[in-house]
Amino acid sequence: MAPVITLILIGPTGSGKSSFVKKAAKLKDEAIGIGKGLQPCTMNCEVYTFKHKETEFSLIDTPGLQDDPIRNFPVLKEIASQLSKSSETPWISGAVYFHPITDRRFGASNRLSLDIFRAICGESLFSRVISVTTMWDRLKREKIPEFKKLSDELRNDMLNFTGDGGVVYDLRATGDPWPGLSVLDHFAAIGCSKNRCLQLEKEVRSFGPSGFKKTQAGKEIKKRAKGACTIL
Ligand SMILES: Nc1nc2c(ncn2[C@@H]2O[C@H](COP(=O)(O)OP(=O)(O)OP(=O)(O)O)[C@@H](O)[C@H]2O)c(=O)[nH]1
Ligand SMILES: [Mg+2]
Repeated sequence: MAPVITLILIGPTGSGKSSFVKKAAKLKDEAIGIGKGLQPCTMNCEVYTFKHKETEFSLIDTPGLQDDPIRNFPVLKEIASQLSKSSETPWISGAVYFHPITDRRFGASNRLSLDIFRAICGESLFSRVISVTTMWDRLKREKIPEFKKLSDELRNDMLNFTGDGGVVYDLRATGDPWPGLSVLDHFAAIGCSKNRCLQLEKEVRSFGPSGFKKTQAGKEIKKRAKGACTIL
């Protein structure tokens, strides 16, 4: 049996991670929590396994990253704990970063989220990292070209750290076929070879899940939390 492609989905709270999983895995409403208000919705990591064409996927839905640096520690702790549960090593085949295109500017909190994501992935996984922009249907049609520039900005930011491997998918249409399927096709095409390990997965193996603050992502959060205190 072909190995499962395991993807970890990461991004700011409300960016559409769980909605993506719901559509990709064709889940019923009651099978997954989708945010209704401004409050974070997903509190615990959850793994959803399904088949797309001939390939089996596991998507790991994670709690959303927060604007306040220090509030990202519990998120990181939860992700570290989930990574420690797999008997398969390495477990993660790729990572997907979510960005809502309706966030007009790529501001400080977006930058923080992307930096945490980068630290979680680590250089070795960069060729297996992609980004997805959501919420395109919330834009007025005439505004779309303007927002396309924003997704190009994100693309440039991604390429800055991923090199040629970085890809950004704009989920611009809501119709049939749903454009999110191209994300699954992308990973099916590059295969699930697990010869590259997610940085956080590697670190969890050496420090244990309780050592999450010692990881690169933990250090990134600590640095930003300190910076925020200095400004205050
Ligand atoms: N219009 C529109 N709404 C979307 C889209 N994606 C998600 N949403 C809505 O945005 C809200 C948040 O979506 P979620 O999928 O719960 O976001 P999340 O990233 O899982 O959020 P957390 O669990 O808090 O991290 C929900 O009301 C969704 O219905 C999209 O592409 N377009
Ligand atoms: Mg969610």
